[in-house]
Amino acid sequence: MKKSFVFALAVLVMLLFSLPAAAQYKATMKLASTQSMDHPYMVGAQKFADLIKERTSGRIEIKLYPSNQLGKGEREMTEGIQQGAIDLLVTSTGPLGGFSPSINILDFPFLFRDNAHVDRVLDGPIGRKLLDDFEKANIKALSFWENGFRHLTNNKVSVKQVADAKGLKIRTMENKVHLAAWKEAGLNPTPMAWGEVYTALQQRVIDGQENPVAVYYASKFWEVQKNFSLTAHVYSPSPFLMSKKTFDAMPKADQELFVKTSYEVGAFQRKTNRDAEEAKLQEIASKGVTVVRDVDRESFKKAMTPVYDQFSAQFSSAPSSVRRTSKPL
Ligand code: EAX
Repeated sequence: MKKSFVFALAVLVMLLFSLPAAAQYKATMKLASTQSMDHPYMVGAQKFADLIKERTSGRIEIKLYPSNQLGKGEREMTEGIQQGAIDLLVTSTGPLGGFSPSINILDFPFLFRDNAHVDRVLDGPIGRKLLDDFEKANIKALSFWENGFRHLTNNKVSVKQVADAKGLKIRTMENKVHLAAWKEAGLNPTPMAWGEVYTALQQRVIDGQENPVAVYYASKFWEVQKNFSLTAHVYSPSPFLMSKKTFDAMPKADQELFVKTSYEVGAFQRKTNRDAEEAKLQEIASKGVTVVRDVDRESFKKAMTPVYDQFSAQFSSAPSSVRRTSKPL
């Protein structure tokens, strides 16, 4: 080997190692969700991918896998996050209590008064603590995005108060608090992965389901669910999860960028979701769906709140701290 060549090589190697770590790190990541590109999850995901690409000058590329492409539901995809098969996931809290038990405290019905209450709790110290608890499950939870307040839909009866819904066979998420709340309310709930819901509704294996306006809209549920009641019985937060393996492999500067950008996109994503809700609802009604707006929410609240006592031993300190902060904040 010529001396000048060896010298040039040595200079190159030195240059490479003198660059800051973040300038050397390159990755292509997979981001998944149950929802299609029309749902605010994926609108947020697209924004996140664009911002990260721009802010890392193309070093980190995020590929989007919407509509259950990487698993039949949120439990399976969260397992993918744990194993590192999926890098990023926007998910509801549906199955997450099985991974990080404290997150279940957000699944209690009628816990949040309104969106402002949601934002203050989830973007504050309680939210951060619940996200950090995921580390024990080998998951890095970046920040909260949202699915929205959930509403009951079915194909049998127009529901105005809880008594109207008695005996309805509905799909719930794989979530013990939701399941218990619907049992208390006198319905017949059955847990099911998201990927099976449309067919089960179509084949009338179940009468109904509950989800926010955005999910019903993106999934064209007007084809199979003619009654929509604005029950807003529970708020559905969406932790934006990352594989801890992938997170830990990134240089510190990129880790900070991911957390910061995730909070930023969370605010954008919630606003997008909330701003579009009324127009979506009107379009749903225009498809011939009976939309009940003046639901007797008190009747649902009264029927469901015994679940607080049912789980109080398990969440003895957590729910009370949420209740305490809901006043002064
Ligand atoms: O996160 O499974 C569900 O009902 C969820 O709300 C949906 O997948 C979006």
